[in-house]
Amino acid sequence: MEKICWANTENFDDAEFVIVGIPDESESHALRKGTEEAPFKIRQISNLRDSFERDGKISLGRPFQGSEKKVHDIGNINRSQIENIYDKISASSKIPISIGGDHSISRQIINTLAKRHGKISLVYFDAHPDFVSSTTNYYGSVVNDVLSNIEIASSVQIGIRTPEQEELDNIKKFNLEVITPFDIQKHGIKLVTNSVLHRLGDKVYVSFDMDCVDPAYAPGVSVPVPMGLNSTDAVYLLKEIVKKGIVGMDIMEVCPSFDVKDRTSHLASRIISEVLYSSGGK
Ligand SMILES: [Mn+2]
Repeated sequence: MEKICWANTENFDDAEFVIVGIPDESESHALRKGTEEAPFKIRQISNLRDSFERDGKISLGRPFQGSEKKVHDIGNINRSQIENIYDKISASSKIPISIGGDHSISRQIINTLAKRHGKISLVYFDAHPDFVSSTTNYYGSVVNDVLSNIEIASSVQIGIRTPEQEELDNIKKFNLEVITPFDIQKHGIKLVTNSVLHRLGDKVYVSFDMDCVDPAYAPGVSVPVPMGLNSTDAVYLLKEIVKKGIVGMDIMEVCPSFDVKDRTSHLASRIISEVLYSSGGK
């Protein structure tokens, strides 16, 4: 298995960041199948397009080898290993960057991280609220399934544009902050970013469903919805959140078999690099 191109330590204990692939889509109900290929594909694209070699050193135009930020790619794991692995990651205060798989995986990650961190401030990038409560433990009920482990007042959903009535009812009932693509058009990305940063608590987890982004930039997702975020706005906002500090992040729902010339995997790879480079205010 090819490692993500920014992995620069073989030693788990040395790492500040841990890349984890979870190639599982068993809880997806989407018509499009294939998110289980994303961890492999995104790593492959990182090595093909986001890195080049000069004098034996891998770079993204900025030096990374020898950087104080150590990245370990743990490889791929099964759904049943999530609790053990993320207990280990959070016990040593490392930051997991997870690659799915279907979005239900985030439920297991968040619920595991909350055991150590307490209530999580959740930033949920998605076209869909994933806030169904009549069905649980699938990719449309993530927010409901983590409700007891997040602090709603410091959580936010970004990119939402296709809620079901049940989800709208739950958003209203729990008073969850939602930012739609039209909100960004209306107020501008800077103002929206400031309001998000102002809202967040100390233990921030970012769940990034790639379908938050417009299908023009990210066609290879399992449930595409028109009129999404543009990729630059989404990543600008993400970087500002990461600079403030996160306890973990995931990138889910990339579906390589429906992609156009690997565009979506390339964006996912680029997002991972932007997160690595932005952490700690750098
Ligand atoms: Mn989702």
